[in-house]
Amino acid sequence: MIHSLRKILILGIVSLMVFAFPQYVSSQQNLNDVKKERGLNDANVLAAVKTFMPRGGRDEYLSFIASGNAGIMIVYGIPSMRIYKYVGVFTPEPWQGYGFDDESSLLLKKGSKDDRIETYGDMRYPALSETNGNYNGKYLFYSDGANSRIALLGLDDYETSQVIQHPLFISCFPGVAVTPNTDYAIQTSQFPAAWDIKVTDPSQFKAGVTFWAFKEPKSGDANGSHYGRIIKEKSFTVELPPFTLGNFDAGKESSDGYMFGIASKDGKNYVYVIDYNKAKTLKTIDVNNTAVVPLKEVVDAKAIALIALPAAAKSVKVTPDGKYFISTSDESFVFDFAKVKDAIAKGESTKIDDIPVIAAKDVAKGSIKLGKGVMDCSFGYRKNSVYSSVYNDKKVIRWNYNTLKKDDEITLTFKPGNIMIPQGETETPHSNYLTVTDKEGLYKNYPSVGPVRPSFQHLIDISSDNMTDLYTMSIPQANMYGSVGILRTIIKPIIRYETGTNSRTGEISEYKTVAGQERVERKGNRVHIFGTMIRSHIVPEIVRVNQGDVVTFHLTNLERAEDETHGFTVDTYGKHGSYEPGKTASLTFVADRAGAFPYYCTEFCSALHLEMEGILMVKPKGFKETDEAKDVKLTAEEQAKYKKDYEAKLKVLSGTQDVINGVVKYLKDNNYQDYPSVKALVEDAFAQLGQAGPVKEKYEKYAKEGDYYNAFLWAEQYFQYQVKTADVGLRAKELLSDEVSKKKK
Ligand SMILES: [Cu+2]
Repeated sequence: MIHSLRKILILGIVSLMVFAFPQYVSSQQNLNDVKKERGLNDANVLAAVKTFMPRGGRDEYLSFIASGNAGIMIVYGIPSMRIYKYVGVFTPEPWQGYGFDDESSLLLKKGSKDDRIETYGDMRYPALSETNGNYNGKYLFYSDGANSRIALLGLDDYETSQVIQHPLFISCFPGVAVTPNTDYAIQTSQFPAAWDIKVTDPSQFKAGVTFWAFKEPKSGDANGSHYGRIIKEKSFTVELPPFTLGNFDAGKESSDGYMFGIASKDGKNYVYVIDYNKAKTLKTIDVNNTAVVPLKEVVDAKAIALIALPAAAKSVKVTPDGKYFISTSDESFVFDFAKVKDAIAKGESTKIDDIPVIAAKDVAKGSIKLGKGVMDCSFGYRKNSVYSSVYNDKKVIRWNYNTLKKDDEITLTFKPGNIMIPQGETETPHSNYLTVTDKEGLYKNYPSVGPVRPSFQHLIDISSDNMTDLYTMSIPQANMYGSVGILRTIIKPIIRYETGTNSRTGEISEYKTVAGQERVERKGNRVHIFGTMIRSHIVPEIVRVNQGDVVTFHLTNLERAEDETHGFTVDTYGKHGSYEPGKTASLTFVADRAGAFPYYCTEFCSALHLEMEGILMVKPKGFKETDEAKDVKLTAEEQAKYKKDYEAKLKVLSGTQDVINGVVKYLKDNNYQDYPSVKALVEDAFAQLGQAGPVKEKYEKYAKEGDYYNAFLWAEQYFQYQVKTADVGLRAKELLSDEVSKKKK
């Protein structure tokens, strides 16, 4: 009986294993097995191979997504479609401390109305900085449609470095266009509103286009940084009648100096054209400390015109050669810029709000009927080729804007939204890929994750004459609209900041602290802690403050090693900083709760990561320390124990020094200074040990005095410096031996 029961039990377990873990049963050892098992055909496998990225491989392009109402930027690679980073732009982002540390909080605060920190943003169409009409890989611009702000990101460190509140617009179109040499980042209003926040009379409503002047620092500038800036004082806004404005683009080559956008009013639709080179020379008036070119001035100067469209259009895009601009609508018009220019010069008798209106047929090269629900377009590497997404027809169509003929089309399993071709908005499109959004990720295609669905981004192969849908990636935490893509190699990211850098300004922080200078400064109830972080220590390790003190931790990451980022938080105080190598950032809070609050490194930075900790002691109000607590007397037995510990530690110190000496010999013998990446690591390693001299003096002094308790503590501290040096030194050695063997090959 017992025997057969056991048999049933064993059989039961075996059958459970079979059904619960089928993947362990059939081994998929070769391609044919896998194909059979998963029901894949050759086309599926080919598509998978096209997006597969072997370890160590690099994506050809990087794409930057505007996450819509998530207010953050998402970076992913093409063709692997791997997401690499989320970066806070208009919305705080905790991992990098954006909106949690003082520097980024100040940036957000300065960029918000009435000094409030807007913690939310809606961004849809980003723009990359350009040189001669091609991406230069340095900056990205985003417009916040919800809180009328513009943001600048540096692509050397992928951080937001400027946020500006629009001084006039209450509602901004959530997109930016950049002029061919990034002289201006263009931002427009979206819904008409009064420029004076106190005015509610609709007859006073306006629209406008702002040309934000952008300047790159000259090398050798006082700020000494690579940080370009939007210069508010040199920017100007062109006043428009109360139109609702849509997407827009800047001219290039022959149309350089002009911009084109979608406008509508009273049920009528237009493309508006502004000659901004002329507009910037016109008389301005001051509105809310902003230079405004009044509508009358631009009209009188013939620097503006409208082109009447027969139906609503989503956007307008300038062709790579700059000769045409295309309205994206079911019937897409290709407008000939030369004809538009002539018509503006000639002047039109028809006017809307004093602005001359040109008939579409008078300035169009022609038009093409593409289908129902044309959403967007982008340009390909084939001569005069443009790709349009057609939402209701579930199609992407390739057509020729010169012959106005369709070339190829692909029918999709979803309704396509915004289209992006990497490098497709430049003067020289050359990508083999196209991405298109799918904002209605129907559950018949994807697993359900609740009522709110992620956006999806599809990768379409456009390298051959027939487009193929290769891959679908989900984009969580985003409501996807537009994106921009750039050849990865154009971007030159930094590995580390100069020690003490405030990453939001590019300047050296006044709170920069180097090893040996750690300290606590107090003035009344204002306490500044100047600390450092380096594997595997936060210095200082104990901070004592009084309840109610206003406390700021100013921390500097002293590391120079690649990706040796530390994070910092004080338990229960809700602040977080991210400290990339070299960065200085500050966290301010009121120590309003009494007690002991551990602080620690939040980033997994090495195997000794958990050792990076300390404690904030907040003394309750009215607390008096007793003499007893101050003066701890050790028994003879305890002293003897510490003496033994100290002597043991000395042996460890000498052994570790031998390891370090061995590493040093290897580094010197192999001319480490000839290899910049190795040299940086070596400097990083020994800068710290160089600072440890006073620590050594201390433990020797205490030992001499017979105070083995303190001698041991300081010897332990010295050991921490040694461990760090040995750790980085060994890494440098490994890197050097790689470099040396590479050289031999
Ligand atoms: Cu750490």
